[in-house]
Amino acid sequence: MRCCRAGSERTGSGGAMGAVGALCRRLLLVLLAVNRAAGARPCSPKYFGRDAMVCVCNATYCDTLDPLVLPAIGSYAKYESSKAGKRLERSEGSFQRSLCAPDVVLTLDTTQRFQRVKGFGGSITDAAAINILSLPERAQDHVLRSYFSEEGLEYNLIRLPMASCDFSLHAYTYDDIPYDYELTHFSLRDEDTKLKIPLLHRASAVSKRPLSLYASPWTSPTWLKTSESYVGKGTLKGQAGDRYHKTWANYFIRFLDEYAKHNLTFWAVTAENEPTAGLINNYPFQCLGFTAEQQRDFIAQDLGPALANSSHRHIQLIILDDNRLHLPHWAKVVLEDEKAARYVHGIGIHWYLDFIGPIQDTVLPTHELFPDYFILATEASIGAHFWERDVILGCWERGNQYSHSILTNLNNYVTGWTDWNLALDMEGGPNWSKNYVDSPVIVDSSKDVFYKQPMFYHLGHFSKFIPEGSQRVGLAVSKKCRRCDLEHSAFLRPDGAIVLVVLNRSPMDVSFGISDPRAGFIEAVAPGDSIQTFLWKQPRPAEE
Ligand SMILES: *[C@@H]1O[C@H](CO)[C@@H](O)[C@H](O)[C@H]1NC(C)=O
Ligand SMILES: *[C@@H]1O[C@H](CO)[C@@H](O)[C@H](O)[C@H]1NC(C)=O
Ligand SMILES: *[C@@H]1O[C@H](CO)[C@@H](O)[C@H](O)[C@H]1NC(C)=O
Ligand SMILES: CC(=O)N[C@H]1CO[C@H](CO)[C@@H](O)[C@@H]1O
Repeated sequence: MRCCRAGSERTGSGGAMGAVGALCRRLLLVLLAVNRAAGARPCSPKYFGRDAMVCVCNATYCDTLDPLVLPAIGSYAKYESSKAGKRLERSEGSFQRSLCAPDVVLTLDTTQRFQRVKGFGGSITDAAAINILSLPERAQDHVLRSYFSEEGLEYNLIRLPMASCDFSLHAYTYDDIPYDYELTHFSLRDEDTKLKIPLLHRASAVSKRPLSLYASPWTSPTWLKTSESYVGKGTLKGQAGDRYHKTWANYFIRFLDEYAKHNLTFWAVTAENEPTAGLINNYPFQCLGFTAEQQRDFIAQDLGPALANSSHRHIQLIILDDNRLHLPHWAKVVLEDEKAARYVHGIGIHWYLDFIGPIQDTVLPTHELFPDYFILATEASIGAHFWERDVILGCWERGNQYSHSILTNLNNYVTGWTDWNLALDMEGGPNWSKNYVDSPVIVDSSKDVFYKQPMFYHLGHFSKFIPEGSQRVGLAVSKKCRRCDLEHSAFLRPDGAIVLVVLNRSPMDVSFGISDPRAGFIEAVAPGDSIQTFLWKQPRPAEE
């Protein structure tokens, strides 16, 4: 054991300090006072079964984090959440000169550079907005601060449905007056002006980071559709370049114009939410079918030119926005067409069929074929499959599922990850088509409280620490450990600091080492069922 104990670890609440002098103790008290003044507040736990813990927030109390402060050179910060009950708990430790036989060693290599990160976030559906606004006003602020402020997860992406989706109280579009090809009756609805827009302004007011909004339509007005219905199998009538397609493209422009009048500008739009849903007989909620060829032609002849010829010409256009299973085929059809490709910037993927579309057969070849187009995870939620329960309060494994997906994506060139509804009710709705799912924030409006689920903290291990513009860097794994399945990814932040996330989905503790040739060694343990984020400044920062 000669080499093992050189580095020490201190917890925020003051761990074992060994023989501390009175001076040290006084210093610690001062530090604790500073900590308290900065306002970090611990989780108020509530159990829904053994290990099934949520953090409860109400109008007067919610757990918070301190704004991120990077530790001094030679030290690292560690944030840890675990099934055992930690929630983004911060501690600090010092780098060591050597490592003592850990199970596995992760070696950083900042000369290896991969994709740049766009960010992390969630979606303001009608249901999310209704749930947040059903709380007392100060509790609403706690939801928004928990997601967007420096005392929370610092989300920078918000996806917004254009008009209704399954997570609405009813089906509607912005122009339900038949055959209004000039869109003279186009108008935003109460769901926009009374619910979503005020929340967007409030989110942006508490956010220090610039928010990137992006919008996705579910269905067009029924009078543009072959089905004449919001639901079920149906595409736009006619073909690309005709009146139906031009009207639908102009509808995007009108949407962006109307939001701009409310001072809300969008970073991106997706061409259609789950375009393949509308190709399925009896599809149960709002949809609009496109094959890859139909999406290509609509973009080349209608949507692309309409955006380019509008004041929104700098908006990013995202194709697919559907399960990754359709890759690389979908990307080949659209992006091998020069006319369509020049209007496109990225590819959106959903996670619902990941188990039959391995990432190395779908996303990876797509990145290799089209490295200039970003790939972004645009929707994920648990509870959508018939074999899954809708809401499970305190379920750690659902947090694991989120982090496993995020790490798998980040390690395969995906630039960010967007959760689905920011908040749902105890049933997993409201939802007019009963397609209930789970959410990182569950609102119990009968008690004026909301519950922050393990999924919330799992997302925070990424969103708070890996800001937009960070770049994934090399991380080599020693082959020493056969049975410890740690998952991990490392990033160089724009400020030069290193972030390393380590997920242990197994029930066993794994001892591991981190080796940074510039900073030294960290000896650590990933407790069973835990996630950790390490942060440190390098003595000689790597060039950006
Ligand atoms: C809010 O939560 C705090 C902390 O759990 C608790 O002390 C307080 O009584 C709660 N307030 C109400 C009105 O329930
Ligand atoms: C938009 O911003 C401008 C300038 O900051 C302000 O004068 C105006 O009131 C805002 N409008 C809305 C609808 O928020
Ligand atoms: C561009 O917009 C102008 C007016 O906004 C319109 O007259 C013109 O036809 C449009 N051009 C194309 C190619 O859509
Ligand atoms: C909670 C909630 O609003 N549930 C709704 C889900 O959809 C059904 C069917 O439309 C409604 O009756 C429920 O009110």
